[in-house]
Amino acid sequence: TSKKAKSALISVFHKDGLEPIVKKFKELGITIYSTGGTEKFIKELGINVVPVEEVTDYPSILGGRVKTLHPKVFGGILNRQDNDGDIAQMEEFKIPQLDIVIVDLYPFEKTVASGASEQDIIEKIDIGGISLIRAAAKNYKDVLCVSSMEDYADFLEVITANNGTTTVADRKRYAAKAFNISSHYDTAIFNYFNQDHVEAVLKISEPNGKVLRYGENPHQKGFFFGDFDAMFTKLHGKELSYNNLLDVDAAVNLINEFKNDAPTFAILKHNNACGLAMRDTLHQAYVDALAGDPVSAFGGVLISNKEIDVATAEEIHKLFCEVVIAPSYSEAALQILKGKKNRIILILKDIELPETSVRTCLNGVLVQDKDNITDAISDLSNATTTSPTKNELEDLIFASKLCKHTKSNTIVLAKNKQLCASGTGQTSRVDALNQAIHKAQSFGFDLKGSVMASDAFFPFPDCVEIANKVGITSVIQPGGSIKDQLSIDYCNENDVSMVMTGTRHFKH
Ligand code: 93A
Repeated sequence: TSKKAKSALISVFHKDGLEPIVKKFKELGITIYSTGGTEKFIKELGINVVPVEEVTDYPSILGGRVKTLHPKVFGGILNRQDNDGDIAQMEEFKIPQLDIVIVDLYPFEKTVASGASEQDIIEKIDIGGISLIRAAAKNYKDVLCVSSMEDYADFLEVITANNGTTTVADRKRYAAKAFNISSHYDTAIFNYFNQDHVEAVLKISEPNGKVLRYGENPHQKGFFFGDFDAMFTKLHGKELSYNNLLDVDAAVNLINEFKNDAPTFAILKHNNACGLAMRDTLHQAYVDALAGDPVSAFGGVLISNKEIDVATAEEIHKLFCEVVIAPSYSEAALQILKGKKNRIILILKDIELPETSVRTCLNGVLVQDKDNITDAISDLSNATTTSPTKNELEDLIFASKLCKHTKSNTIVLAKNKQLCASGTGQTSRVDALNQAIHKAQSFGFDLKGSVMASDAFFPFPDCVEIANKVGITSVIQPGGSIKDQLSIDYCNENDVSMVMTGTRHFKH
């Protein structure tokens, strides 16, 4: 496993620090192969060097984009010295063995940081060099790979100490460094491409954001960067505030879950739904959504998945609300809703919602895919001996869709496709449940036969115990707690059904 190196391929961007290495190679009788600029540098030191073109019998082409990408180069690196077939092919194709590969990649990150043009940056995506590194590191059993100028000094010590002999431990250590370099390098490229994406999401490239009256509170400045008109047609009302925009965002994401369902109406406050119902008519859906919490609904954001008709508009008109959103309005309904000067009336256009969410974090931004899994009946697995009834199953899915759009920790209680109450943004799941129960009862809901949805698993059986005591008969949750069985056992003993989704829906 110790190997005396006889040859080396050197292709480096930074030539500083290379001189003592090539001098050492000369002393040790190591044949040096090299690419254009590196070859010139070595030759000028008065050291013999074989141009890589002599091996490949091919010039460097496409302005240097293809110089080492050749089977004779990669064959020299990737062949297995203990494999008869490889040895025969090395002979057959006259491939020179390469024992050491030294690469220092095009400085991609530095080029990005310098504010260079996109074309200059793209040219600094090293293809040949990264391939040499990966090939040499893969074949560390036979090849030593130096993958950065940072390692020149250490490598010089290794090669000097043992007169050109390297151990497999040395080579493996260098391989580990090499894959660190290659993964870091590709991550930097990924970040560069993704940065464009973040900017696209933020629409920061637009010269000016929209100046809002103020931010979350009157002493805070606020701006909106984005294309509001691409999503909505504003028919009436005052300017949207910072908080309106956030509520509208929450409302649109929630109603999107019910896009193809029966008439559904949601009322939101502070980004959470305080009322939600699905009914045969939109009017009834609104009345039953409002019944969920008529107190919170005051000043809320209202959204429906169907055209707002006169009957619904007449009901809405009795309420002070900030924003009404719907896919369309009948002409007469619109006239009624316009009866309040400030009421904001929006048409939600039929467009795809963004797939990515972005928020500030520390001194940077957090970017993530939207939570785009909607639990469906086919995703559920029964955890208990009793299964939910058909009615309960529909309520479980209804509650779970809402749960996903409610701030964590959350518990949603629902019955007959109506929100009874939810616990929102609590620091414990038990608190969320108790809040929901208290709220539901205070608005006159009888929770017997209702269902409970939880955004994350139950760490203890306390929630199902509390739920059972108020008459909840079916539960939906992701599952995955090491103590799941305790909750399941309790449900089995008390004739409560429980289904698992396998998908957590935290929302912070
Ligand atoms: O443009 S490349 O991706 N195409 C190649 O085939 C290739 N081979 C080595 N860049 C390539 N390299 C890189 O060239 C090395 O990673 C090194 O950074 C640089 C050395 O070029 P020169 O020896 O001409 O200065």
